[in-house]
Amino acid sequence: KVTKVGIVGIGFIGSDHLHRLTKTIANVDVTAVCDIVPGKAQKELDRQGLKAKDYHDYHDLVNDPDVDVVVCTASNEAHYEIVMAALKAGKFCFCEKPLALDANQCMDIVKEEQKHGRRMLQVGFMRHYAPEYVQMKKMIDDGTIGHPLMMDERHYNQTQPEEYDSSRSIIETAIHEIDLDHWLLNDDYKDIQVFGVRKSKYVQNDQIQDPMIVMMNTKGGVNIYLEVYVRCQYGYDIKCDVIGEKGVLELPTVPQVATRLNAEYSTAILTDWKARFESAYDIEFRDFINHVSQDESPVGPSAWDGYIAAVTADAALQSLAHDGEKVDLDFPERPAFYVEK
Ligand code: ISE
Repeated sequence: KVTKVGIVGIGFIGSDHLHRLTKTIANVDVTAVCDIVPGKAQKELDRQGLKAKDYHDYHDLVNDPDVDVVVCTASNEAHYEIVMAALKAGKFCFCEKPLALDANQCMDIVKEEQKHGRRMLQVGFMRHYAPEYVQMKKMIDDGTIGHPLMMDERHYNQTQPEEYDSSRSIIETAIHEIDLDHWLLNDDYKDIQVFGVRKSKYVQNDQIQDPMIVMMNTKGGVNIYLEVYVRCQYGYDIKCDVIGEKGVLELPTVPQVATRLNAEYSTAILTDWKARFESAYDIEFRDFINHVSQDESPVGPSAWDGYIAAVTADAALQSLAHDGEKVDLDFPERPAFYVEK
């Protein structure tokens, strides 16, 4: 059966998912697109040699009977209203991370989804589908390195626009690790601290902290250290080491051919984050479409996962605003609705 998809927001990741859904994932028809900037979506359709309805107002796309599934890849501020509209229209929805701007908005979405009596939404935390993280989780679960004690992580972007501020470094960049680490560790966060260090000269704006350090402790006593640096200049660099009682798990990087040339031995570092996790995005969408095409609930990261990440991100922003003071975290219990069957 062909699933009819409408995509709201044709920016970096929206265009990438448009390509993925039309060229890589089977049995999908992208029937409609929409972007707030007039002409932007049509331009991208033309560039990719595709035809679809081009709406200016996302309400029209959401309510189009030719759209069964809404993919929200709009800017962060717009996620909340688009997801709420999709849920109110009774449509399955895939929303890129972050689910919404803060925990309150995420809780509204959780409540709206629950009215359907089953899951309707998946959040684009694609690293859950990256085979290297899946393997890491399995090895943690199997006790390969004994109990995890510490995590040492890096989330570097080559660059971001000047207006990419500290709050985006949390809710749009660090949110990946915030979501991932408690999943990897089967644990909950106890507290979080975020502070800046000496600023890079590539940061133009006084208000922006880059790089920054995120530290979290889990209830189980694991300490997490994460460097977030979104203008590192040299590439897209993701590090994740899990240090356990008996050994260390290291996330591999994407294999690149090594070059011996001009008295040098080198391998490239990727610069584009979409390329680094390309296969994770493909696996993620295949899984999402497999379920919703059969009128089944999606099983990937849920609105509840989006909510937990947002509660943590809210605390992270609070800590950053108070010179890195430690902010305690406490989460309500995961409702039965969101417990995997
Ligand atoms: C972007 O939205 C992503 O999801 C990337 O993984 C992240 O590295 C980048 O900082 C974000 O802007």
